Amino acid sequence: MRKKIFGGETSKTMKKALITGITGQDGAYLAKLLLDKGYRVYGTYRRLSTPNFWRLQYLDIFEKVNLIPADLIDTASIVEAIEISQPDELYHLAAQSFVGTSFEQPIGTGEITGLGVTRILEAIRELNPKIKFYQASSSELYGRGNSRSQNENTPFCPASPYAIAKLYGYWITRIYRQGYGIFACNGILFNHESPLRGLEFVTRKISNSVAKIALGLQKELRLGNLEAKRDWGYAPEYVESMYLMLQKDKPDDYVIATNETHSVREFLEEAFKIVNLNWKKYVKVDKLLYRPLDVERLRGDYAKAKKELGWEPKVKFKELVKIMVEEDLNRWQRWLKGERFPWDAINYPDEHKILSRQYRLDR
Ligand code: NAP
Ligand code: F7E
Repeated sequence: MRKKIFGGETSKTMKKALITGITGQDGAYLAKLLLDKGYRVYGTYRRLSTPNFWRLQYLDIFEKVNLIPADLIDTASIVEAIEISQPDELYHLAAQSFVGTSFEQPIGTGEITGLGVTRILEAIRELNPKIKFYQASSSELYGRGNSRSQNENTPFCPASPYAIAKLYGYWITRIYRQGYGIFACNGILFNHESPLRGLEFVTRKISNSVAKIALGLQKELRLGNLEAKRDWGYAPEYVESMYLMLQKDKPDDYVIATNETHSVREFLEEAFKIVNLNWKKYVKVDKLLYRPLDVERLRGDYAKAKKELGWEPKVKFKELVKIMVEEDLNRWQRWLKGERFPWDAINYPDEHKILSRQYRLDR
């Protein structure tokens, strides 16, 4: 049995948070939010051959966070991260988070996105069961169910290796809450986007391509299923809900969404409108970009979060598209003028260079 740690020595008043996946979209925004609230912030990152701290640099918080190397498949590194940081609150955001990749890497996704949750909960149970725990659950849990909108009582119907791994994470979180009395919450977050979104996700793929097309740097945009509908919100607002959940007296699960649904096609129309171009001239549907199984329509009912957390979204669909397209346009213009800054777009390969399982099935 390992020695238990209770509280920390560094400061009796300053709250400490450990964020797994601090290099990701939500990790970076949450780190900023917690720093602004006076927390000491620790974050785990993966050792990579090239460092990946651009989001923390972009938000100008890289110097303010404490970094700890850890990997979700390595229990010892998770234990180490908790022992070093001795957090009051642990926000578990790290995951293989791309649904498309989960079809290519179903086993890895299960290990990381699913079992990774238990590795953390077990470490909490052993080291300090008083740590409050946030699990990044997802609207993908609802998958191909047929309800018009989804709330905390809607049945789950996962439709990808990612979704089933998240379903496991959702239930293990509840089991540790009920079985061991750990303060563990599931935030069932619907899609949330921002200029810090990874470029493989459809919204940022569109905003980045629209900016490049408008500046004559790209000729066409290839996409898969344009009819898929999502409830898209603004990431900086969504991370606030994570914090609010851990400030409650009792742990619970909450849907975080906008209660609106829009198709990929609508996102395209709106994005091209901003640069005064007709999307139909530039977009090609490519069947290689279709998933083996897709989620058709999601719309989240966040009434419980509004009532119990006082949380509600402010940025809605059109404003979100505008924020993303304008920021990508601005980045490419700065880049063309010779300015250099932390940024992901220049490091991404063209999608046609990536040979996936879909590519083989097509031949
Ligand atoms: P993201 O940008 O893809 O970030 C994922 C983070 O996980 C990155 O820091 C990544 O590190 C880290 N990571 C991946 N594999 C890891 C491993 N084996 N060990 C340790 N760290 C690992 O995702 P996000 O959009 O911020 O989402 C945060 C969480 O919310 C994820 O769990 C996601 O599944 C979930 N979620 C997201 C949404 C959404 O719409 N954004 C909605 C619902 C739920 P690298 O930087 O090194 O890759
Ligand atoms: O796809 C369609 C695609 O990859 C949205 C993750 O954060 O949110 C995210 O998962 C829709 C799908 O996000 C392309 O088929 C069409 O129907 O942006 P996405 P996602 O799969 O909804 C949930 C809540 C999470 O939890 C996940 O971590 O867009 N689509 N054409 C395309 N999608 C992509 N990526 N690329 C296309 O070319």
